[in-house]
Amino acid sequence: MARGRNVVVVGTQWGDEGKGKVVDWMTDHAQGVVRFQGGHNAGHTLVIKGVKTALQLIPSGIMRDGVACYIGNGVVLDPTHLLGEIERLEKAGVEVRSRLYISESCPLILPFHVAVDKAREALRESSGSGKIGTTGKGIGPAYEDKVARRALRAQDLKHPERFAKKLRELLELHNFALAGYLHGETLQFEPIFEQAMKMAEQIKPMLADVGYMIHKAHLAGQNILFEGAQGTLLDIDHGTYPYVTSSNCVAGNAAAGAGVGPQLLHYMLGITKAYTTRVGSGPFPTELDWEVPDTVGYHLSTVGQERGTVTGRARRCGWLDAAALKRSIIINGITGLCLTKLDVLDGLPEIKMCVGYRLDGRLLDILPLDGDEIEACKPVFETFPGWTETTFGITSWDALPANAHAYLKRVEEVIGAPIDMVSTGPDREHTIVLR
Ligand code: 2SA
Ligand code: MG
Repeated sequence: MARGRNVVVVGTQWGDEGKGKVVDWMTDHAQGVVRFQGGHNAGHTLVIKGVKTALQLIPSGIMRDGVACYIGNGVVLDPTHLLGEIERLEKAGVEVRSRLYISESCPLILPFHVAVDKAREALRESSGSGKIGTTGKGIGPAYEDKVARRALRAQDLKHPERFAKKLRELLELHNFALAGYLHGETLQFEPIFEQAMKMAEQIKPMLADVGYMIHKAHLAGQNILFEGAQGTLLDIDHGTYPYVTSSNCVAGNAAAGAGVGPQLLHYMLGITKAYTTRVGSGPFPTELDWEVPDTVGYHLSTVGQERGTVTGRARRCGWLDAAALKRSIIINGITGLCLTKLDVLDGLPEIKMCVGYRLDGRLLDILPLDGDEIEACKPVFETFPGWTETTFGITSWDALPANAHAYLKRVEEVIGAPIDMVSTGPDREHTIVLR
């Protein structure tokens, strides 16, 4: 990364593409790392010198000494979770509080958001409309309050009276729903308020004018990394609605969600797994029978260790969907891709890639926008010979098998973007850099 050049890292599929590793790896060249959307529904597993660390809310840059970490206004912040995550990191010897900056404008996730999230999922299930499969962290309800202009924000923690007034009103509203059509348990004002005020003492020193800080860091020639969470196909506008998360996960939101101008976004790095996974419900055209032993899907699930970092849920697995990827490339304005977990394909006799779909007798070259249409799509596959060699840990392009070269070249062709990096294992060092 040249001086003063900033990178936005986004997931191009349904999350869990391996963004955490790439962001962490890139922090070698960055002085600041920013989260701009989502909350602790994200789960980034980092492996550093063989030791696994899971981060959910705190930017991955925290694992590097001296890197400033910012939580932008686009993030929904659960104060209880935040302090827990900080404590876990501190126990592991990571200094957090002196270099974590939290936007004052972050909407807060409070206990009733979690209650509403869970009650709504239960209702969707019992009424037959089907669960979204949320992480149950209160993400959706917290964003709803933000958009409805009634959210408690991090800055309210500095003003107990204001906090109490807003909390009373908000709690009344959610309790009304919980006691009524949501068939949930209502919550009490006092414990929520007292707990919040206690946590406020710890959080206040970390509150900051994050957008302005990043602006100044940029003027000083620093490199900033914008760390996306979830993935483009989970984006509230562009994903497989309604089976999506409640924020914009696309690169364009890095500016709004961090509080900076779009001219600060220089390079859009898309992270793509060499196959596809998804947790939660919703359409998935290239899904395989991943629960059946001795199948390709089972291979991807087990060799790829496809389980959610946050909830431990098994991820659904399937072939790479290049026609869906193409949509992501366009929306994000992807400059270059990092293809991850290539080594998971090692040993498969043949490899398939979806390059389009058949829908009602038509041939489509890109993922449609309507969820029901996506559900009805029949993928059109191209088939490639696999390779028997291990690619695990390989660090140069030339060392990859010829069949892997052919597969990667075809991915580039179909999606219309270059692969700039290939990740061949979980460790920082297991990376091929092409540009
Ligand atoms: P929510 O909780 O409202 O954001 O859920 C809505 C949908 O968004 C999906 N979602 C995710 N998909 C993949 N990874 C996510 N983070 C964790 C991880 C997930 C985990 O990185 O491993 O541990 O299970 C994530 N967060 C949200 C979710 O599955 C719903 O489909
Ligand atoms: Mg994840």
